[in-house]
Amino acid sequence: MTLIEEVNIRKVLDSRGNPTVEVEVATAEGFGAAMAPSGASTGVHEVKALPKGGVDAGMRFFNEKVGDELLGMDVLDQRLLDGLLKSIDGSNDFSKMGGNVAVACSIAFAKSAASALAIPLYRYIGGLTGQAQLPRPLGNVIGGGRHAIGGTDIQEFLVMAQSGPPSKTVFGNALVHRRVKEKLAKKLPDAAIGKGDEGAWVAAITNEEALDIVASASKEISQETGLDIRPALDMAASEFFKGGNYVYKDKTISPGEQIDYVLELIHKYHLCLVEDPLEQEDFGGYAELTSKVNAECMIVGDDLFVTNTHRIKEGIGIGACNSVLIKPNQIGTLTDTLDAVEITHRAGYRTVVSHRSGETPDQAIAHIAAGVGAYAIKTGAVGGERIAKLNELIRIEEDIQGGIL
Ligand code: 2PG
Ligand code: MG
Repeated sequence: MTLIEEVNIRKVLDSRGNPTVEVEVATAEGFGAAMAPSGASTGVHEVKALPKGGVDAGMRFFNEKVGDELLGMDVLDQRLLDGLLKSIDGSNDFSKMGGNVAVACSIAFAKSAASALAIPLYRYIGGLTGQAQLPRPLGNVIGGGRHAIGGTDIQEFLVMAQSGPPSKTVFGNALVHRRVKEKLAKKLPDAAIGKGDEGAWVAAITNEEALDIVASASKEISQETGLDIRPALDMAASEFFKGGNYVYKDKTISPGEQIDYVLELIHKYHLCLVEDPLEQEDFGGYAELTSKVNAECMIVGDDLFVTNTHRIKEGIGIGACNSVLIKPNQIGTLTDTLDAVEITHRAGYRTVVSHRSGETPDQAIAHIAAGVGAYAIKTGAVGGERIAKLNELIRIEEDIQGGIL
């Protein structure tokens, strides 16, 4: 039987040392538990991660208003259950329950259903319909912005192998991460080099110096491994968009100049992907930039789209971006996440399923990425809460047998 017999919520730690929630859902035949991550550079249009009063208030809401309503419902009715979460919350941004409580519930339903059916979560999400495909891991190797004070203004310098199964590409990214550290140590022999929230290196260098290092490390590791590893960026540009301009440590430039600057970086460093190069309301600027790069580089909207089907449709309508970042906790339910993926793929855009900067060892996004056939998964290069997903991809690869090659 797949009717919910028991639910439970508890407070657990995330990777930044903040409290977050874990939700458990049990049926007679199955069990699922899911933990919620949280962001630091959040988009203004995301659902509210937590209600006023924080994690404790979210847990209180769950215990008083949600738990009992779920008992007796069927975990196979994902859409119905997710709709119920929304109607119990009653707001349009999960501000009563908290998107993080909602997403932990929603993913726990799916895990519980997969467990009852005795199939891996990725197959439950999409593998049975033939959508399953292994995503390319996109890993952060140098970090700055809101994730690492004292580092670059650009939030993430990433790398991605263009093809190959996770059992190879995961190691390729980790090798670049290590080579980057060696290059930083050589460049700054007396400086302390630390790690940011996502396990990427943090150093007092300029954006271009970081790109030079990541590009040369990628080239070397590509030659050594035979993988084609290319650099990428998450600029998280809304974080330094002030008073109508993009304010870097060493320059302030207009929106038009920002587009030219991004194009220059794409060409100079042969970037395979740039996320959030413009601020989160500039749909028109995104359309202009995307038309100038064609398909040579993925232009990914994160804060622009916030995994929200309305915003994704608005972007698709005018050709803003050619790819969408997918973060389940930005929208609060698995159903809305899968709807966002469907709209994106139907329009010929690519999806990149993503972690948050504050993470837990929950592995669900590896299953979501593989289950929906996402082009890539952004989930760091190293670090316990990041390798939880990367190693799961290796297991999924074994399960699929064959991979993307
Ligand atoms: C992003 C994410 C993850 P955060 O901007 O893409 O890298 O950061 O979770 O802080 O929003
Ligand atoms: Mg981002």
